[in-house]
Amino acid sequence: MDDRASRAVALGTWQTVLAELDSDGVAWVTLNRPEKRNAMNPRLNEEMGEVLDAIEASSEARVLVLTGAGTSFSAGMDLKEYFRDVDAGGPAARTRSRRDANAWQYRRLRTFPKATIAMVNGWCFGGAFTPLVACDLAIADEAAVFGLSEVNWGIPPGSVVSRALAEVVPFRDALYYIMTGQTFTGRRAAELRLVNEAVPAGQLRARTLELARQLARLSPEVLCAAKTGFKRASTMEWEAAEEYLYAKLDQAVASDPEASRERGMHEFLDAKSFRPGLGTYSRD
Ligand code: ACO
Ligand code: V55
Repeated sequence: MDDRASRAVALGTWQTVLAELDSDGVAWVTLNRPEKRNAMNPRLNEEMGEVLDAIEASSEARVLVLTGAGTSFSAGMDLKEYFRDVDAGGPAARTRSRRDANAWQYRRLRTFPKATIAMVNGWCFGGAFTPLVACDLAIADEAAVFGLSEVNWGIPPGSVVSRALAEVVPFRDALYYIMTGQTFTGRRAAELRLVNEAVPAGQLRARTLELARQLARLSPEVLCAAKTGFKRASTMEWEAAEEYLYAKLDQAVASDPEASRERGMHEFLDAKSFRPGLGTYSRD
């Protein structure tokens, strides 16, 4: 057991996912089918719904980190269990299976009420781009291998994979990788802005933890309004965005149990104990 796991408690018990909460308020979600490179099967898609429920419900969980067990982040959708076996079940089975996959991979994850970080530790193919982009932030091993491999086995990218890519990667680069199926590294993924940063494998967990801890010090209510505000406003007309973002601001301040705004103003203006431009207020 490594040093992180020894300080963490399980958030529940699942067959295909490991979810543990550490003492910093970081919920580590590990896709856990390493023998299948964490390919996403119907069971995993169902279980991820429950995992997100558990993390949402935990008042101690302030940041979610999504990663994979072993050498892979995720090898995408499971070709046998998500495609071939589901085909055999007919149209209703397919509708259900698609719904469970999309429910967690983007509908819930993209607007999850807590900060989310994808930690890409290895292979990342096809359907795995959706939860990757749905996370707020992403850090990759610089040697991780990414690919839109759909065309390599005879399908165009489905679900919202191309939509997710269009959100973060420039037009020419997105089409290049979608149409060639060619792989690229974590280092290239950072250049493409698919991830925030790429770091050597040996630093991946430490860098992710450092970032997660930084977010865990802030008010979850304020962070939630900040991320959701940005994601929603990005497709709004300006005046609508103004009204919506003010509403979000007032809502966050009114419902922040940590009264961060009052605390921040007090510590800067009265106590003069910190400078907001250069750091954050104290948490307790
Ligand atoms: N679906 C089903 N099974 C998979 C998948 C997958 N996406 N990825 C890996 N596996 C299985 C393999 O079939 C193999 O199973 P087995 O041990 O029972 O034979 C096991 O996982 C290990 O796979 P290997 O290929 O032996 O592992 P290796 O480390 O050599 O290669 C790699 C890893 C590159 C990820 C390779 O497994 C691969 O190309 N997987 C498919 C990637 C892909 O194209 N995914 C689909 C994207 S499109 C979409 O998501 C819609
Ligand atoms: C993909 C993903 C899907 C799907 C069909 O290309 C294709 C990826 C998440 O579900 O149903």
